[in-house]
Amino acid sequence: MLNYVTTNPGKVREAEDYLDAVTAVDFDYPELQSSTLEPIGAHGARTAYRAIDAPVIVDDAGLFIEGLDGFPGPYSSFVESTLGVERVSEIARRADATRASFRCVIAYCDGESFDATPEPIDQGRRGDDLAVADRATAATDETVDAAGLPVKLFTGVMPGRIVEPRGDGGFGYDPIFEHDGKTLAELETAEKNAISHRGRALAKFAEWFDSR
Ligand code: ITT
Repeated sequence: MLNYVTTNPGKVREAEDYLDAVTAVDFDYPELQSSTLEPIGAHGARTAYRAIDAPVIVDDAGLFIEGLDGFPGPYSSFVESTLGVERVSEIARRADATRASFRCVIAYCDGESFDATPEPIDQGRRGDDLAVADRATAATDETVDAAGLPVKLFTGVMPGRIVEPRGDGGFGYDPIFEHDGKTLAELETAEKNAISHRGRALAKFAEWFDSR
């Protein structure tokens, strides 16, 4: 049984399309501060694995607005609950900085070590999948994790642009993120998964996990 550590039911709904035996675990761990998602996810997976003592995945995601230097990025959750997504949309549109991307990092930890990184499914870039020995340990504060529990990371990216809010589906920033003429809140879960940052990361993870 795989434990999907998240406080966000929207993520779990999307993950269920890819993973049969997944249990949502509401474990709110303190997040590492970092300008990128990978070390945050890796740290979260190690922390959750130690607390639960069973295989875990942690999903760390964020909205990166290009013309605003990647804002809100790793602070997307804080910004959603403080400014709110409508204000983020206004700020981006007023600044004429609407090009953006969503990123998702799935971090897996089961206390064991891993073989070679598999070929990513969609992007053809080996660097998208990172074994802890390659990068995550280096990117994570060694004093936080001197033991260096192995973590495997799978990333997904989706380009798009920031628009006025539209649609009732999805969650978080979905109503203000448009891809191919529709906001993510105007798509069914399966349609969003087929193109989304999380869908891409989950597809890579599911393929690797099946063969593990
Ligand atoms: P957990 O950390 O407990 O998993 P969270 O919602 O805080 O839940 P993140 O830190 O990964 O998860 O999310 C950062 C923010 O980005 C948060 O405000 C989410 O609502 C939003 N977000 C994440 N994935 C999203 C998606 O697919 N569509 C829209 N917004 C998303």
